[in-house]
Amino acid sequence: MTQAPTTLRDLVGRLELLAERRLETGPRSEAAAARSTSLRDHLAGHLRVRAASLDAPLLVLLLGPTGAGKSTLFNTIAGRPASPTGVLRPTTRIAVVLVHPDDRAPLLDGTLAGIEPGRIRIVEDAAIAQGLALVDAPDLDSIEHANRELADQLVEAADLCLFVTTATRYADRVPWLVLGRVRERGLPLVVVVNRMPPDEADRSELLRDVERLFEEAGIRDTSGDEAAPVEIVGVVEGDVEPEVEALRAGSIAPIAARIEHLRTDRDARIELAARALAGSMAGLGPLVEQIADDCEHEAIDVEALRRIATNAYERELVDLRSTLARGTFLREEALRHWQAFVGADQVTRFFSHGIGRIRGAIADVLRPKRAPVAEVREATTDDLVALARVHAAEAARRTATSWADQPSIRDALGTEPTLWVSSPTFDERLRLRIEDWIGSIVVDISSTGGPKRSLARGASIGVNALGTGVMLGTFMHTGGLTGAEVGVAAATAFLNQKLLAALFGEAAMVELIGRARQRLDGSLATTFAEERARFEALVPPSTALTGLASELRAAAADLRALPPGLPADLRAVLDEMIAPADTVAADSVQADPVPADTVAAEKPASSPP
Ligand SMILES: Nc1nc2c(ncn2[C@@H]2O[C@H](COP(=O)(O)OP(=O)(O)OP(=O)(O)O)[C@@H](O)[C@H]2O)c(=O)[nH]1
Ligand SMILES: [Mg+2]
Repeated sequence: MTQAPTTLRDLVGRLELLAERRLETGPRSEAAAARSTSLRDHLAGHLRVRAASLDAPLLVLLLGPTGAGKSTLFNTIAGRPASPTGVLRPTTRIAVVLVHPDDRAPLLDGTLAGIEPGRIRIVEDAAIAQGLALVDAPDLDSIEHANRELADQLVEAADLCLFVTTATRYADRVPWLVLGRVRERGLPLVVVVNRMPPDEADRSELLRDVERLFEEAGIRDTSGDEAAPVEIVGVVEGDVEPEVEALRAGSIAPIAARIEHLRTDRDARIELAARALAGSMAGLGPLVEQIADDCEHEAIDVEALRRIATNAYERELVDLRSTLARGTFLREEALRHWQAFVGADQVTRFFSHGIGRIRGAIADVLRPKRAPVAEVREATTDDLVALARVHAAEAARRTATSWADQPSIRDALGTEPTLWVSSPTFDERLRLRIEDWIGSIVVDISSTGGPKRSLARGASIGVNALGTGVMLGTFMHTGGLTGAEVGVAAATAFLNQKLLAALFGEAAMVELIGRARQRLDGSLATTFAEERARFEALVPPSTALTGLASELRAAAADLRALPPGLPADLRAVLDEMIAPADTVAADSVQADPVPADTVAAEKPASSPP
């Protein structure tokens, strides 16, 4: 192998960037968004910290439904009213963190770095041992959405979850979803059933039922294979001591003892941190794969959405072109002007006497000042823009109607009402393009030699008048008119075509008109593509999603390729921490016993070797 093996820290850095990119694509379902957020929070709150050091302060989390008694238990462990309790639901709205003062900085820079500072309250206690932070979390199930978000974020960061429920609430539905994530995440879990009945027989029956539920939900494994099975602890309903908003210390003895053990025994803390990390790594691959699946599904959805928009705009463009080709969209008034010009007595007389007789006189007829160039161009531009706008609006309406079925797009369509019609700049953009187009016809006439010399005698023919004739020729040709549409349009088309044929010759006229039509088609297509792009901007390109999916899968494969159990770099950390007699400062969590280049948390993504 020439390649240096991937270390966990490299991988965490890579995955953090991928999680960010995934969130930027705007996951299109709540579940997909939750998975990406979990990954980001988990990497930042847990893996980044643990991949650097197993000795960073442990995070022990009190989690559960509102009113279960989390804050009461927190105060009981703290021995003081550190987190207000209450009869109103929900009470706790921020994370209350009980720590030794020396743990404050490493926690705020590490595990808790991703949490909004306004949503944490640190309660320092110099009397407790260093190395363990106890967190009272907001509830999981009240109507306060922000509470749930914060609790979810804490779940991603924790090393041990004390899930607090009550004898009457343990079968509630909502917390089970969170417990599912606790399980997936491999977070060590202790279930605390609070407010248990005093009768012992009732209590054992109740605990058996709780066990059954956890087993059925797949959260507690009874096979005995599990390294650390989920423990279930009951707390008998006690009297709350109002001055501390807590129970008597003795009533939660098993929980208090566990915390005390972790506080006083560094090896036990490292063992728990290692267990949390191993669980976390086992759960990471499946989560990353799931997010890759999400991206691939969304790539397919995005393609379907884009096809809807493409089809809607294409169909309207086709309809627009066919209406344009019939010339019926032009208002009569402008046509009459032109008819009066091309149909002027002399012209018709020349036609009836044959082309040969026009020679010498045509230049006179087409003196620039006689042609109603400006009126016809203006009217044509207005009519063309108005017609195109109707079709663009219809394409927008059809696209928006179909896209509105997608939950993630509905909001954008609701806040941007112009997406349901043509865009506000549509007229202006198209008008400029039509002006350019008319200019291009004049250039084409000049550069291809203009009218037959013998007929036109060069420059004395108004090239603008000729351009206007060709412009109208792109909309009106006698073949395109049906019986119902005769009248001024048919008559004008006939005369216009006769005149152009006389001036340019039949073949050159057809080519001129063909080229003009092609350029107009191009301008309309560009304008419609810009209209469609407003929709396409609402979804990421499908290639971005498929690209992201393959990078996620590659990262998941590298994760699987890491050595089984603890990754080598962490085993080294562990060995150095635990094995060689405590020459390293065991009393300082900040003292890093491993060479700085392998544990520097500040530069997790750089790979030194
Ligand atoms: N009598 C008695 N009351 C309790 C016990 N545990 C909790 N309570 C009361 O139940 C209510 C809710 O307790 P909290 O500790 O605030 O509950 P919580 O889980 O923190 O609730 P949120 O902060 O809303 O998530 C308070 O009035 C507590 O005094 C207990 O064992 N016995
Ligand atoms: Mg509370």
